Amino acid sequence: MMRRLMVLALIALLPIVGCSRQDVDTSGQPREDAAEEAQEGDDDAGRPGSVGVTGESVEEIAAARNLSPADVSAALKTYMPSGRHDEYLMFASGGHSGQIMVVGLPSMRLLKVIAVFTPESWQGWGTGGTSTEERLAGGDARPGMPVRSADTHHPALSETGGDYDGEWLFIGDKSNGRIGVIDLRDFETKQIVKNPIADGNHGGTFVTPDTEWVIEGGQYATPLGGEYAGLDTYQETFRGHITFWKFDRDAGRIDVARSFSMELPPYWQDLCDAGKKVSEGWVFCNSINTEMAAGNDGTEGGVNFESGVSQNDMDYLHLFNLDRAAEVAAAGENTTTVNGMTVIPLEVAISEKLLYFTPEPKSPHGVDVTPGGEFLVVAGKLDPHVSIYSWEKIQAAIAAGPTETDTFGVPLLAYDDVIEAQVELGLGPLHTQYDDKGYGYTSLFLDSAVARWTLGGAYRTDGEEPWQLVTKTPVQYNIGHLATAEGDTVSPDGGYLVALNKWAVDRFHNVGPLLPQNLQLLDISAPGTTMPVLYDMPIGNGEPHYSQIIKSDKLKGWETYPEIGWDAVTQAVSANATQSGQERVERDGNQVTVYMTAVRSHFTPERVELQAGDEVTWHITNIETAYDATHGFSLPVYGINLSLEPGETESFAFTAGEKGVFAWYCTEFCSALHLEMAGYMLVDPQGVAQATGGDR
Ligand code: CUK
Ligand code: CUA
Repeated sequence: MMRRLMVLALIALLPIVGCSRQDVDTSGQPREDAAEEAQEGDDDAGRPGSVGVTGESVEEIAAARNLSPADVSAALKTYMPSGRHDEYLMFASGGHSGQIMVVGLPSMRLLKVIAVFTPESWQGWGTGGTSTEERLAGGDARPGMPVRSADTHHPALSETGGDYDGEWLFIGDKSNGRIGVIDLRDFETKQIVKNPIADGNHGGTFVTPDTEWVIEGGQYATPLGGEYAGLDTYQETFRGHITFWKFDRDAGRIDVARSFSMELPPYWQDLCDAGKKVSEGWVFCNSINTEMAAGNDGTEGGVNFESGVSQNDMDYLHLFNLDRAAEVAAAGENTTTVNGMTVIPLEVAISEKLLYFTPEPKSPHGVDVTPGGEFLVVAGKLDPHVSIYSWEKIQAAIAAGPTETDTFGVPLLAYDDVIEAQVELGLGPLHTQYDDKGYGYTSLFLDSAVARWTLGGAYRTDGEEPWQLVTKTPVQYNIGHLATAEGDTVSPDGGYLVALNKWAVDRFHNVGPLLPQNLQLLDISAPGTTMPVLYDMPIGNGEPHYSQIIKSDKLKGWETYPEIGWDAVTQAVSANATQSGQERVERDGNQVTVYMTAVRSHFTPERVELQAGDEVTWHITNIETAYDATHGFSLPVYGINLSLEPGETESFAFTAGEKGVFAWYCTEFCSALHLEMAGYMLVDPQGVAQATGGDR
């Protein structure tokens, strides 16, 4: 009990103590003089200097701006001359903004925010456009209860043969149990699916090496399918899950009918990863709350989750035979259906040998498979080690036939039979990534540091001792995930690592009590103990849990849509495409259809005349073929705000309200006469039922 209290006290205190206004320079070493000077209020301390007093030579500029040699080399390693492209792109979750950020490396320039789960009017996402509303509605949990917020955690790039292929991107919404599918030809969200059996997730998204499956692990156990049950029946009626979404690459969509879930004990499943190479076909997830704590019931002696979930010294690493589970799900003989979703019941998962457990210390967080798939690295959160499991030993233990089970009858592999090594790294290990030199990199949340350590086995060809801590670089501040270049693939690049830190205390100008999140770029190109921080990128956005970094030349984004009249949902020419000369307004009773074009610098028609009560469907085609010719369309009162990329056809629909005059206009400064790119919608113009065409 005492020990547990001390651990909890440590967790509570360390983030504050660990920060200690410590200044860290770009070599990763604390720069005490700067902190002291700042406290003394010395005018020169840390003063950025200004361009006006910097002089000409590099030495003069460095002196005037108070830059150390390490600062200057960091600047040289990250500065990207105007017009030059970054070597890598990072796709970072936008946390509770519900979006994804695209960042160039090494410059750390923000290139785009991809709208996923949240309306984002600047790109016309979910702001009146019929197709974006439909895509967002695909994720609604209950009829009549639209969900327009999210908490994105783990983006996953599609893979071919275990390498990122730059074609698709997936991300999970922890707060609602949803998955978003993004097409990287136009960087647009194409599909949102809602898990029919659970309203939350966490262990997702992760993909199998050929993106056949997109994995969504659960988190907080509930009765499956949105049923009700009292918490006093937690162990009997609450269940965890893992869901395997089938990705149809030809269709570019998750195929819900061929997807399936597996019922799990009511532990809280956490992060997952897919096996690769030697372990391909298997999937691994951590869990917490194997104690099955159900929350403080308010009685004397009631236990809060934070303590109730941390009682056991070991939780259970879940090992799934996905290949075999897919066969069982496809056969359908032993499965059930919950809200239309195929579910493998827990007893079938056990009898069909689809699921095994092995102990893992202690309230773990990340499980990260090494590039060759030989080891599973589990970070302990409340344990200062990473624990490395051997896939070879796991297979041997399964073949030998485990003799013990957990409470629910899931076969339990003995820890000593499957563990390969433990490496003591520091406090609060969370997540691990890999490079091309046989190192693992683990984030230390409580230490606020990145640890580099040596892998063993075939990864050690340089004579370094295996399974040893090599060095740590302090980061600012609490680090969650980290990402290395191509870090989740079978062939990581190394070179760069980004620490995704939370709450950048003291790092930036005060912008109010809500602190910026801080992405820090580290140079991991040199082996050994040198691993400096190169760059700080504060982001004015939700917490970026995870990110993946892809070589930018793998991405083949479109410059314009391939043909005029393109429907970005079907990725084909729309039936509602309007070519130049075909603009018109059709009326059938009170059904009005507008076929409009947009081209610099006018819409055609420029006037649309309606009757109150008309049911209006309005299609706009951007008939431009130039790369930089995006138009927007904003219609007041009706809440319409569209972005029309070159070639694109977008539609919206509404019922005309009371009489009035509504001026629409183009929201992109598309030409010198952009302000003139406008028009009028007139409702009830003295009974005139026919729209008049504008100039063409
Ligand atoms: S979790 Cu956020 S820091 Cu959702 Cu991957 Cu670990
Ligand atoms: Cu088109 Cu402004």
